[in-house]
Amino acid sequence: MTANAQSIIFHQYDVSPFSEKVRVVFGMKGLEWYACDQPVIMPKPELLALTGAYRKIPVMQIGADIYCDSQIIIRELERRFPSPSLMVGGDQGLGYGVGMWTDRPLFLAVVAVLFGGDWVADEAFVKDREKLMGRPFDIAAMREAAPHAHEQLRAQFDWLDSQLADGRSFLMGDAPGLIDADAYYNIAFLRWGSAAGTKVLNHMPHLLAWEQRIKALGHGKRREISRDDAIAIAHAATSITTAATDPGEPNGLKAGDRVAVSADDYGRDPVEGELVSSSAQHIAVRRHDARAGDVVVHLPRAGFVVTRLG
Ligand SMILES: N[C@@H](CCC(=O)N[C@@H](CS)C(=O)NCC(=O)O)C(=O)O
Repeated sequence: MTANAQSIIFHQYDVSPFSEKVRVVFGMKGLEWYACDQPVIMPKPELLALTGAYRKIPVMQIGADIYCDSQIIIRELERRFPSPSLMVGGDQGLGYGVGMWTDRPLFLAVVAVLFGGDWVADEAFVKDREKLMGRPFDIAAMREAAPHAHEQLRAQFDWLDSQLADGRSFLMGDAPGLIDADAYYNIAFLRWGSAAGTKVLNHMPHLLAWEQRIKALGHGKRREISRDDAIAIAHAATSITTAATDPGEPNGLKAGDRVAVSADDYGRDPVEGELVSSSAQHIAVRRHDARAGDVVVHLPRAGFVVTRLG
């Protein structure tokens, strides 16, 4: 079986924690997808041909539509493949809000434990990530702060363990959903990078049992695709996104405006293009690339800065 313009092409690498969040969602929804492996550090010429400038992982591609950031990827998966829903009990909004905790303070606590602990990263990786974060890494300071980081991590994992203490199978009840994926990838990343860090979990029996339940959901049906083939699919496809101006835009952004969109935390490389559609939760911009042709790049609004160009 070969991929086509309707296939989910997932630009990722296996040890990427944010990719794991989406792979777990593939498992929850029983989806078929193509893994397009990208380098762990820059340069990533094929990824940038699709996104314009966004370098972070994961990125999802369906035909000539490119989705940057796990938040918008999951929103689009829920839109295209609504059943089973990730919104357990019909809760539509707060699941995404919880993601702003798991992807920022919780994830940073995991990173603090990893960097402050026994994980030895190679020099090229550290240099790349210093550039990504826009500041040098002070490993000695991180080691000194490690005891505090362990306490922070324990406090946050304890919220999850307490949530499960009434015997429920998943964080929001009997079925798995978005919040489970948001929480789980942090534990998977911790296990990958820090044996010492996982010790706090040993006192959290509900969380440990839940971890096994999430693991058992799997990753859906995975196939592989090359980076060149993914770009060829984008080039041959036409975006399905239609132009629409949102009357609720607080600053009057409208279809046709030239804009730059960048993350507000790290990896802020701006994606530039012509605004196609927007809402409180998404912005889609059209751009042309010599290799990928005309593509529409979709990004979230929460956590992103939109600037009108000239
Ligand atoms: N907010 C982003 C965060 C993505 C992120 O930080 N990804 C990491 C890998 S898991 C990354 O891109 N690191 C730099 C790189 O791979 O070049 C999301 O939810 O997708």
